[in-house]
Amino acid sequence: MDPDYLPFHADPRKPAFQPPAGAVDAHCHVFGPGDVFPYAPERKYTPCDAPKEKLFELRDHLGFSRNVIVQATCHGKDNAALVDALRDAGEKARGVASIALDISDSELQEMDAAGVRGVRFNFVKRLVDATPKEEFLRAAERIAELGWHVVVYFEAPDLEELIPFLNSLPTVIVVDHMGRPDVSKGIDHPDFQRFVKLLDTNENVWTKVSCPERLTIAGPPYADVTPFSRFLVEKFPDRTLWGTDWPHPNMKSHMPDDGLLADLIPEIAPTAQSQLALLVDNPVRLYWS
Ligand code: 0GY
Repeated sequence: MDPDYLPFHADPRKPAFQPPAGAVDAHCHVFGPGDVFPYAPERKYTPCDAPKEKLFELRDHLGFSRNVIVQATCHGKDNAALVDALRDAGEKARGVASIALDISDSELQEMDAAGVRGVRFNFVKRLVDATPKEEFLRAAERIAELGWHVVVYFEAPDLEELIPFLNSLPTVIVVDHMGRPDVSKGIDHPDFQRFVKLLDTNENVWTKVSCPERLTIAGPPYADVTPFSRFLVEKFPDRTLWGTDWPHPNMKSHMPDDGLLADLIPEIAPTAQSQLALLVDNPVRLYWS
């Protein structure tokens, strides 16, 4: 692993919050192990191994039932570790892959059978070299035929330029980590309101109220991020998802305690009904139906 890479929390606390039956951690990753599933040559970071067994252990420890495992850039477009984890988990996991345009129909079918239900388009410059939007659009058209959707990862300053592209996609679009707002600017700032307007005007757009540990300036327990997550859950109760982002790649300031992250859910979704939508009904609609 990179010399400055922080490994995941070794001993997360047992959360006081008890998720509803069937709850889904809708954003997490598996990394390696590197000697079985080598990291991609084009990767921008080398993580600490975070194998499927550790992820499944965390799922059970947090009281969750299922995972949506998202292909991370350190594995490039080689989805082998993801597919292996999905096959092992069976109905307890679904996946989001990264694909190259020359992927065959049979490879897509194989991934579908393993539980892949989406592809991820990454626009974060520190993580990937740019892919032309036309390529992403063609990929989206292919996966739309399978009933899959698109997950996008970008940072707030890039949203304005991306809006026409996002509006041209033929599938559901799930935006990672609330579009990565600058929380110091507050919810009313035009940058965050641009993101809210995108959800308001395009019913295909969903978002994950995840990663307070990445967005915070104040640090744990991330009180400066909670208003953003709560606002989105309240305004878009049918189009929000929650995830740990375990094993939290590229965290520099600190490593979050996943138990604390789970304990923040009642602040984001204060009622049993909103928790059920966020943790069960919404992810099930997108990944299990
Ligand atoms: C995340 C966030 C990050 C990394 C990746 O694919 C990735 O490598 O998504 C990040 O560094 O912000 O969602 O895990």
